[in-house]
Amino acid sequence: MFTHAIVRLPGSNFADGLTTVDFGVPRFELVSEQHARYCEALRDCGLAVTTLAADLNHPDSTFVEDTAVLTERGAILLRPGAASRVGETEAIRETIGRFFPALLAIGAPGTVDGGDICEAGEHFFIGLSHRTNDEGARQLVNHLAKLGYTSSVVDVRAVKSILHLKSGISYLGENTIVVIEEMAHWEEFQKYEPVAVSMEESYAANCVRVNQRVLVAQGYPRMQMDLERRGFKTTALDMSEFQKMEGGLSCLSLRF
Ligand code: CIR
Repeated sequence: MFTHAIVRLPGSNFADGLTTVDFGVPRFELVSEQHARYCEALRDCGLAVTTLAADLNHPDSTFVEDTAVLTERGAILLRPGAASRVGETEAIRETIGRFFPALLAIGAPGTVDGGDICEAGEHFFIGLSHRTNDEGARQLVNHLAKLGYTSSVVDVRAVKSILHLKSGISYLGENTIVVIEEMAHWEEFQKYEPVAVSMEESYAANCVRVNQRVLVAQGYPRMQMDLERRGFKTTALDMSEFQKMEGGLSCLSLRF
């Protein structure tokens, strides 16, 4: 059960962030509007939302998920893999420290983006990606073990369509994992009930269970219907402007 979330307002230079996709330039007004709806949805799920001011030094900093992993047993500060994003951790440290007094941290030369960490109950999947390196994953495995969690490393570097592990999978609880077709047959995921996401709807694989609801990206009806049929209550949110910067629903908040 989550009670809190931390979010950061997008800055007016949001469009200067990193992206490798070609879906056009985000419109700031719409970015702000979509972000506000996202925060509203978190509140509707019963969360108290701490909203940080926009950070113009870091255009990608609205994607707060990449700076930390927050668990019921403690928090780990991360070290994002893109040079332009490393400073985001320092900028959020004090806020996280207010809720989690004892912080573990990933140190150089390790890098880990939160988008590569998928919590599945007592187990964590850690994606090795172009952002999360071997050393970062190694440190994270150790930190999670100290907190009493098991973890395993999944190499996603060959999956060209995704930036992070969680661009391709989401764990929803009830032993259910949402997974893109390309990864659905992977050994690691076979013990879960799969919700396979077709190639055309692959962006929808990044969804978030928040208490009784699952937040899903708007415009992916097959996947949304599939979840509803399985008994999940969904809330669809327009993510068009974040998608332009390769961000998804999970990246926009730290939930705990
Ligand atoms: C980046 O490339 O770092 C940002 N434009 C998008 C980060 C998305 N974060 C996430 O999926 N956890």
